[in-house]
Amino acid sequence: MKIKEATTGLYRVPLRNPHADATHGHMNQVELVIVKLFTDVGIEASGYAYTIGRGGAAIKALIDQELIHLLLNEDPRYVESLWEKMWWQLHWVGRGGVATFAISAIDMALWDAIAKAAAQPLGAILGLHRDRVPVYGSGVDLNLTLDELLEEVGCFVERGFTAVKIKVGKNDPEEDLERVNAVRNFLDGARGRGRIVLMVDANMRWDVPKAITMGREFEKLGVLWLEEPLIPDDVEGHAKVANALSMAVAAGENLHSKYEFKRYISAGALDIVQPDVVTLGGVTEWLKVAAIAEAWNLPVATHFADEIHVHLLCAIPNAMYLEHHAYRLDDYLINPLVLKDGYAIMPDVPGHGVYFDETKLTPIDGVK
Ligand code: SMN
Ligand code: MG
Repeated sequence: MKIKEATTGLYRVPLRNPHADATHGHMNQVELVIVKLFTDVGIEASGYAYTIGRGGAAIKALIDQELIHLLLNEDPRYVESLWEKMWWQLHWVGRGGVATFAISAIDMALWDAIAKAAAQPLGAILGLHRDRVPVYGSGVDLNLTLDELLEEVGCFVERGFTAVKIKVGKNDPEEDLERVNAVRNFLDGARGRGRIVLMVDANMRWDVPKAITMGREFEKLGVLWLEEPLIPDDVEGHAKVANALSMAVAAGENLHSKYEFKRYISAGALDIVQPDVVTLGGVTEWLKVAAIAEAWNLPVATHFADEIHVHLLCAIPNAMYLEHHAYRLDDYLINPLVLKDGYAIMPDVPGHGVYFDETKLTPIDGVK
């Protein structure tokens, strides 16, 4: 199998509702960079990168100008070698950021081609441990009033989710505590099949003393994990927070290579590992991070990109949760993710199965 042609498209996807977290302000769209590979055996494969509204044009330009030529006439099954070539092609300007996102989209397409050639779902190619994973309902909801927040959490409960994550990081810490307390009480009132788990996400808003102070309050409320209390550059700070708290510290969406995860994990700075196949460098790099986590006896809970992550979590022993992200792409997907009784089911289709209906996507022309 040889790659004969590769194309890219950049699209803007409006979100159903406006969202906000503690650091990214108000968000109302994602960008998608979709890569397609065409092979000499008739297999067509695709991968994508998303952004939370900015940077998509740079990702597309890197793919078009620096990476596609490395793929032509190459066999997708040599994905490890192609990944290494892409990494070194962009090394000087890369090792993270948009370069990583560009590699991710292509790597995902290479794995799609491999799985399609074997007529198997991606998870099966990697070696299955299970065929479904527990999901948690995840809100990007700092902009919601308390009533709206409880309504959103109520929807998660009605859909059978056994765990829920909400945002924290308001200017007034009392308001954070009030919201977490109200959600905890609401979930306790709603329990059917045992206590519904609650997590919180500070999106890098705090410093070490604030994170420890807030974390101690959340512990009293039985919150399972505190996500991204600090900026991702502060590994030592995360270790201090993790040491000070009995609750788990989670992070990963802003870590862009296995080396960054290694640094965090070996510093004792992470209890729950949250790799994102798009922000990390694709399936190839994601699997390595999951294996590092396994060796340190740590669970993996994925970030966004629910539809492809279901395959990856089904293929590792240390899977914890799939994030059912607030940013729903279902309206644009040919096969939206199937959820049942609080679990996401791995689709039994050849490839990863994450294919966008491009007739519904708005192309972005040029740089904004
Ligand atoms: C998140 C990710 C992407 C956009 C907004 C919020 C968030 C999460 O931190 O954990 O899903
Ligand atoms: Mg997060």
